Order: sequence, then structure tokens, then C-alpha cells
Amino acid sequence: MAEGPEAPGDAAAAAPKARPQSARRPLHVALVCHPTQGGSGVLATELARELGRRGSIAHVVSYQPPLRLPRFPPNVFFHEVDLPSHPLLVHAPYEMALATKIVEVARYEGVEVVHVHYAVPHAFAAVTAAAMVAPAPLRVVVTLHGTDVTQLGDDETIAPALAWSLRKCDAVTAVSASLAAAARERFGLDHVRVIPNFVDPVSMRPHRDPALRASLAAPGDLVLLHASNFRPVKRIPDVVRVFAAVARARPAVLLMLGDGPEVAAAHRMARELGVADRVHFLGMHEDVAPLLSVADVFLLPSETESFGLAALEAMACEVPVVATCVGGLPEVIEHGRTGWLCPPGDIEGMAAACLRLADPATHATMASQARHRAVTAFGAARVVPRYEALYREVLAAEAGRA
Ligand code: GMT
Repeated sequence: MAEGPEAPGDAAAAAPKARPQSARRPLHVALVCHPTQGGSGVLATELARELGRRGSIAHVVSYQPPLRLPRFPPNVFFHEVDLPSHPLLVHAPYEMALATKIVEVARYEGVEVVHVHYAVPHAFAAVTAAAMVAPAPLRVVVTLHGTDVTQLGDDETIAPALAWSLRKCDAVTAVSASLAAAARERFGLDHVRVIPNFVDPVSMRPHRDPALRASLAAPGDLVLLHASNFRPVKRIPDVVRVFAAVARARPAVLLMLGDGPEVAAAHRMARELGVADRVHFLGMHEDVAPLLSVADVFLLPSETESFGLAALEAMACEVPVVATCVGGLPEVIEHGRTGWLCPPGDIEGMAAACLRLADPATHATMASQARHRAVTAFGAARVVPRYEALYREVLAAEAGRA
């Protein structure tokens, strides 16, 4: 932690010496995340799985098991945050309950680094937990994912507490250079490192399933797919508008994967534009690779997007992406090679890009380039060691101080 308890001199004297850091010693890491379908929870879960595979011990902490956490991956353990119930507590004190759970995994499971995904409310709870266990060492790493900076970073009901907790952390990372720049500016942080999101190229690979495709689309249909948490920032009505423009030009179908507040707006827009019979709402699924693989185009017309993990997963499944040129998307999608980028709201431009992908030769080239970029630039083998190195670095800093 950046700061110890109230009496730092005494605390430092009593602090157990942190172990010297050998690159081979297994790490004991708690990964805190939102368990719902958002990309930050997916990334935290995948990171836990990768750390476990590589011999470290990962403790996933949340209020329910994350959607994509497989039942018993090696070296990965789930810890549920228990909430108190009392007539006075109209709003359950989640941060206190989370801090208590983090302290528990630090004390009884030997966790030495707590890595929180999505700063709100996790960073505040982690910093509190580290202060609670001091003088025992517990390092705090925060990964910023998107709206924790671009929306909640400006929300004056919490922004001071958020900025304070980020300054108390041992390391802050962001999933794209664009988000890191926004965080530096908003929170006045000197050091925000960029560690991009990643995919496991083995599980996230093309799954050819003609029967599944036949159940969702007619032969000759161009299959567009959108996957998200259906929040306003995704511009869900634009997904349907782009699709309707494509469907005016050729046979096509739109698959909507996920769930969220804008689903009703999508249904309404599809009815208004006369394409409701060609828009299929698939709901939430744990195993998305077979569904992504059905698509010819992944459509992401967001207002803002720090990274676009769902687009990266589509690319890994050989699906080129049509998206907006906002936030971190240009860091992931190479315009004209692995997809097309248009300004937000450019319905005609995005529809034209989708139609270009109806050409089999263009599609085959871009699909293969998309997979290649996903694996080489964002494969787990390339990115996960950067997190491991960061954990060892913050632990070594602790050892130096103790
Ligand atoms: O920030 C959010 O809106 C939620 C967050 C999430 O949990 O899904 O999404 C963000 O994090 C993802 C994982 O890093 C990124 O792929 C998304 O682009 C990002 N969403 C936005 O920036 C809107």
C-alpha cells in the first residue's frame, strides 16, 4: 500500500519482511470484479484462469460467480462477498463487505496482491482492505476498464473518493492508451500503464458449425452480429439502423447477443424499420465462440469504447469488425485490414462497410488478418506475463520498503 496505518513508524517496525521476488515463485493474487456480462468481469475471469494455468493461485472475489468462470479451473478459487442485512440498511454497504472479504483472503489464503477490475467501487474497498491488514503487506493494483473513467470519473457524487483511492494504489493500469490518457487527465495520475485486454486463442477460435448457422440464418444471408451489455453507450438503435440499411441491399440477418437496458429499444427500432423478422435476440451465453463464429461481421457502433473486448473476441474467431473510430477501438481494429472504422452515427458508412464484407474474397482476407492480429498482438501468452511482471514489481517494491 502507498500508506500504512495511523502510526506508520510502529507499523513498519512490526511489518513482516516481504519475500524476495523470484520470477518462478507462484503468485497469490485476488482478482476482484463485477460478475455480470461486462468485459471487465470477462477479463478478470480469463486472467484468473491464465494465472492458475501458469502455476499461480488466483482468488476471484465478487458477489456471485462471474458468468464465464468455469466450474473448477486449476488453482482458481471463488470467494463470495456476503452482504449484511439490517432494517436501517436500505443500501447494503458493499464496499465494507468487499473490504472485509479481501482482508479474509489476505489473512487466511496468503493473498499478497489484490488486483481490482473496474475501479468503482473496487479500488476504494481494496485500499481500505490494505490499510486494515497493515503492517502486513497487501499490494493493490487497479485496472481501469472504461466508464469507470469516462463516465464515473466525472460523477461528482463519487469522483473525489475515486481519485483518492487511485492515488493510494500501488499500480494503475488501463486497457488502452486512449483510456490511460483520459485517466491521467481526469485523476491527475502520473503513472498509468497500458496493459491491453487479451484473448485465449485456443478457446476463442473459429468454430465451424453449419447446423448452428442454418438454425439462425438462411443460406446466402449476410450474418451481422452485435454482442454487448446493451447499454446506451453502445448506441443499440444504430446497430438496428445499420442492419436495416444492409438488409435493404441484400439478404441479411442480425444476431443480438447479450442483454441489458436497451434491448426493448432494439425491438422497437426493428419493428419501426420493418426488419423485426430478421433480428434474433439470443440472450446471454457463457460460451460465445460458437455464436461469434456464425457471424460474417461484428458490429460495434458505440459512442465511446475504451477497448472493445467483444470485438477482439470476434476477431479471434475470424470475424472482421465494423465499428466506430472512438476511444481505444483504433488500437484494436486496423481500418481496412481487420475491419472498418466510421464516425459514430455514420449509418450509411457502416452499412457500406458491412456490404464490402459480403464479397467472399475480401471477407476471407480480412477474417484471416483479424485472427492473426488478435493472436499476435493480444494473445494471452503475450499479455498475461505483463501482469505477472507487474505483480512481482509491486511486491519487490514492498520488499525494498519493509
Ligand atoms: O466501462 C464499461 O462500460 C464497462 C466495462 C465492462 O465491464 O464491460 O466495459 C469496458 O471494459 C471492457 C473490458 O476492458 C472494454 O472492452 C470496453 O470497451 C469498455 N467499455 C467502454 O469503454 C464503454
